[in-house]
Amino acid sequence: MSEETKAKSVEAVEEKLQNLSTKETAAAAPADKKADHPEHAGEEDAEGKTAPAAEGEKKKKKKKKSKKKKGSHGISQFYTDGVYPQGEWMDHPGDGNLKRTTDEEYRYLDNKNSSAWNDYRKGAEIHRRVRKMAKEKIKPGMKMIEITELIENGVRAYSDTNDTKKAGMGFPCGVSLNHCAAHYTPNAGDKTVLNYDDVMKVDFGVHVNGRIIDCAFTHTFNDKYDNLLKAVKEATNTGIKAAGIDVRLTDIGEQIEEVMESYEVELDGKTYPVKCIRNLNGHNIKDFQIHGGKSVPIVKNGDTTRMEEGETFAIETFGSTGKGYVVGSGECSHYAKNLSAPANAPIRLERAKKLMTTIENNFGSLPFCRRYLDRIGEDKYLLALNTLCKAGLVSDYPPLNDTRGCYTAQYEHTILLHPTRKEVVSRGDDY
Ligand SMILES: [Co+2]
Repeated sequence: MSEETKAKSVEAVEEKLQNLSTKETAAAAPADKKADHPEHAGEEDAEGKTAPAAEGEKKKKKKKKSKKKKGSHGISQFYTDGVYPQGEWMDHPGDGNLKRTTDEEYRYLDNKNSSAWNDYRKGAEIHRRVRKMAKEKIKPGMKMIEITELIENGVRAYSDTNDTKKAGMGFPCGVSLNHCAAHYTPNAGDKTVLNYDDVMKVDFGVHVNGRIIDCAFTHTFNDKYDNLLKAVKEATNTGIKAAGIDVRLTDIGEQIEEVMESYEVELDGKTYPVKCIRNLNGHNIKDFQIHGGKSVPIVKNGDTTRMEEGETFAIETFGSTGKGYVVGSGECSHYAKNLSAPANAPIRLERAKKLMTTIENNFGSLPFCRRYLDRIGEDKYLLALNTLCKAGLVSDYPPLNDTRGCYTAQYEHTILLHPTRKEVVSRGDDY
């Protein structure tokens, strides 16, 4: 992407933020927040954490906004107390967990982690706002590069910092199309254009102090895919409901599978069963580490590992009209530092050594894509990057494809397993 078009999309985002800011001031933030979370607005009100709401308060806010000229242009300008809205609350399943919701001890334990939870909530609020903006702006005929820049620049503009290791993209914005289920984002020069009949998985991460929100939806224009989308959305919500402290991973997969595979979709006169993509999984999330080592299957797989108190999980499910199995192929865009690489693997190539330092300085262990290297001024890095992959210091994540001609869909949320209850932190009024 040329410097000029990049500047243009940054302008567009800034203009958008400006508009948002005016709209929010006029409508008063508390009312807006309620509209954002119809399912659990009452709860937040009851706890009085995020909904102040009195007339006087509105006026005060209005005044503050009109005076405000310098300072943050990011999300924090809308939350001047630094407290971000909570997600949807649900009880941990099982009778053994009943005491958690009321027991003082669990509440005490939970409070010790409150700053981490707040970071997650901030990332989730950025995610909700950016995806809302994206859904309004994405139209057939747009280049995939424009779509990803729109979303990524949106996240950056809200992030209150230019330091990519403090906050910003948690991983590259995936825009995988049709039979491609995951890990496609355009590289520079990619001329792919979004078509009216495409099924696009928009999967992007937002991190705040390394706390990563991993959340995705499927975007379509043609309503013939509605049943496919509905199957996957319900499957993901089933996984979210089933998840919780002490729950076995295989049991979550089993429930997801049952719901997903109860659907079929008719496309152009032919009926297809909706299949789970059985080799794609949800996962736990650790600080700065998108895949924390546990996988949440979307089929019954016999894994009796249990979810534990305090963990964060991405619950994601994928449905397909194809085989229900993906393989990696095609030009790679996604990479990440390999955390289990041997500590002192020798790098002979000087250029590769330098590139590794650049990666560590800019992304740490967060996944990145080639465009992220471009935007920090790297060029002609492919040989060096491939050298790092071969040496096992960097892992590559090629696009994951089901059979050509089929359609795949995805929905994903991040959930926090508080000692008390679970919080679907990335929940919005959209999904
Ligand atoms: Co994920």
